[in-house]
Amino acid sequence: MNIATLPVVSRDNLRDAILSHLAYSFGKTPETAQTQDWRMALSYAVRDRMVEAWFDATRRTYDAGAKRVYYLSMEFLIGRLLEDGIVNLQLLDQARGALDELGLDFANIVGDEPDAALGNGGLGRLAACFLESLSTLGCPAMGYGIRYEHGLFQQSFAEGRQMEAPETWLLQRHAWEFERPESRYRIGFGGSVSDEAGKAVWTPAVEVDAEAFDTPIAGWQGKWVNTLRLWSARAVHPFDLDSFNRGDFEGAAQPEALARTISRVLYPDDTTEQGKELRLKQEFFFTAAALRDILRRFDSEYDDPGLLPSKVAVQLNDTHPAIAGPELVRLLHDERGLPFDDAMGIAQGCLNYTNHTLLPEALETWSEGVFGKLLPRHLQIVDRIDDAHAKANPSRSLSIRADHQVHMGELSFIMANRVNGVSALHTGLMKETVFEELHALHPEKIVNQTNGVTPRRWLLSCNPRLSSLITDTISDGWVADLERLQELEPHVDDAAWSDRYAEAKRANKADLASWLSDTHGLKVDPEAIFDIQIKRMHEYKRQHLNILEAIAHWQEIKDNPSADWTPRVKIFAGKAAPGYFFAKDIIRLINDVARVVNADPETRDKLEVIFLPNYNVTLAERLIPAADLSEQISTAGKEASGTGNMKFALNGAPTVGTLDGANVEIRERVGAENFFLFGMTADEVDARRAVEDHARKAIEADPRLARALKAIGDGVFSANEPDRYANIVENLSGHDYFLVCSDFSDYWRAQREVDAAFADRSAWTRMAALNTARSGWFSSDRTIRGYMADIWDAKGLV
Ligand code: 26W
Repeated sequence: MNIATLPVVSRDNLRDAILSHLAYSFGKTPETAQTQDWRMALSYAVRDRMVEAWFDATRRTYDAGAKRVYYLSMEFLIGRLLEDGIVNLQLLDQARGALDELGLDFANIVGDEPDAALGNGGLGRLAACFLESLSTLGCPAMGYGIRYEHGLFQQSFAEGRQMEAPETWLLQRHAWEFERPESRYRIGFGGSVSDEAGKAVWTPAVEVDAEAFDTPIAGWQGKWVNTLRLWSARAVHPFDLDSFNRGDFEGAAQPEALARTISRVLYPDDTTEQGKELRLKQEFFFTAAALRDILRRFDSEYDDPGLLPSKVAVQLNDTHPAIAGPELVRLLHDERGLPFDDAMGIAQGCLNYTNHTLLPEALETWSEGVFGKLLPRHLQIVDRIDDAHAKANPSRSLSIRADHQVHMGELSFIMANRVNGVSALHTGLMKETVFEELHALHPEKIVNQTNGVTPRRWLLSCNPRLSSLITDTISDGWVADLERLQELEPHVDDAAWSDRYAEAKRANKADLASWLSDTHGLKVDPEAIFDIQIKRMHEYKRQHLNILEAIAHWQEIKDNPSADWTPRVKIFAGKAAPGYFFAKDIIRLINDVARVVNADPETRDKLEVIFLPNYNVTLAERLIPAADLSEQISTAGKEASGTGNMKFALNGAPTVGTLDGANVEIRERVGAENFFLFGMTADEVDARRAVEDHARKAIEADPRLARALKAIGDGVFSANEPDRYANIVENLSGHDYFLVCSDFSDYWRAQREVDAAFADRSAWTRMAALNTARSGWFSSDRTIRGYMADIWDAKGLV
């Protein structure tokens, strides 16, 4: 069947489609329609334009017998989809024109869409960029995750303290998903395993249904559309009629409420593993549903399970879906009767694992008790996997099950065909630290795939001024081939071009300044350096190093107010995990410092500190194009890659940063002279920790640091509660595991170099433009090509 081909989309077609959806999909007239109705109608009109290419992609994948890629991730931090869809389908002019004609404001309609905040941070946003690049490259692929009813909590401040409120994106309606009530799988938990004629039979105690919701993901120019399939938990029997008939109305609704708990809420703890049973339930729930779906699709085309590794590549986004190993073995061995070794070999041929962190507290482990209770058969299979691996590698001293815990990293490594790190430095450290022994046994397994970001969202769409300049200069091929930004390089010394580059940044900063004024009542000087640190709050990311430097800077300005200071606006944003009290203290400290410093008439026009609440993808899209300086200041060896660092560089904000994660590769590419390096290297960090009293020694050696710490301890920023930050001061002057004090002096030096460099505006613009011109390698298209070639053995079909 060939569905009626949609006409080439003109402004008038689009307007008619919007009006038609308004009436027939939402039952509203233009007179009664609210912003949300218009937004939904426009979204449906845009979505319609994806459907044909979506069907076509499926057809072509079947026809080619192509290998499919499945990206399993607990998190997809996709943000808003409407503008992204419009940009990728190249409907921006038509959409603006149509809304104009209807008397509506484009920014207002697009701004009505809630962020789909189905992720915590880097790992989830990476998954979203990857989906877009997979579609752009025409790689047959599907993302699998959880349709959380509540995404990452909403953050606000009360007297500087973080407050959390539930996020409720689905209350505002989700325009992009197609519910698939027919795609349901029954997922079991608990129960027991019996032996029936030598065959293990698992009889779960509890079952829920996983129901699919599909979101089309269009690549650049809409030539290919893949699917993000998110699972929602439903009760097998949604309503208990017996309870109801007995008059127990609450009890009657219990099964549905209990089942839905599984997909109710995203865990907000990135980097601290909690070991909670519900989290393991979530992990098994979506992984098991995905694998059943993958096998059903495979069975519809092939009848030899031995072909699985040549037709299916599964990527495990960190260890969160690591249960895929034992579950796939169970499906092939227990349910389909393949010999155990064959089942394990096939699973190993399909699965691959990406590690996103080396922080010990983030490496997932489950107690045998919790694991065995929830997944008794899987615990047996884990042991058989461990035995099989130990038999093949008798020198191995560790095991997946050690100290009564199931180690998901080890399990993932053993069950994977390829294991990858997310930057060159991180991959090297994986080989030397957490996976040292396994790497020695399987030296071919670990490969590097340095992260990337999609240039459609993170340049074309979020920074239209810079995008137009680039397209005017080198035409629009860069959007699909970001390395072509190199062609800008000959222009950086052309004064007229450079003025246009500076003008784009100036206008972006002016936009941000008026937004800050309109929405937060904040007045900022658009001529100042916009110095931005936006990311999750964590000690290793060292937002406290940044605020300490701001305090010292403020004190120094007060010492010498008439000196020629380069004005600076320091902007922070980021959420702390609700149970991470130290990180919450850092937020409060930054807010307290902001209150005091911003009220100081002596320094007001030289230094301002701002902490914006509720950091999310949309806020990042607003801030990054207006940034002059990108803060990437983690303790070396701790940030696996970073991806915000790439977005800033691409948008012409040079980095002040350590040699950590992908900063190393950014500096290599943009040039050391266009990057403000400071701090210890990963090796020096290890050596420094061994120095007795390292923090105290650093403080004694740097009077500025000593004075800044003293001000905090004396209650300069918390006059009514002087010991409010005793904990921070004590930590920094004592244990200081993240070496804030030891890196302070060099950070101060680098910041003063920033001041001096910014004072020479044309030199600064040149540096910013070189950052843009030399960041093309950080496209997620390049990353995905790397996965396709080195990990998946998959081909694009466009
Ligand atoms: C078990 C709880 C938990 C949840 C999430 C532990 C760890 C995580 C993630 C691994 C945290 C994360 O987002 N890591 C980030 O991944 C990005 C994409 O690769 C990297 O750029 C960041 O450096 C890394 O911190």
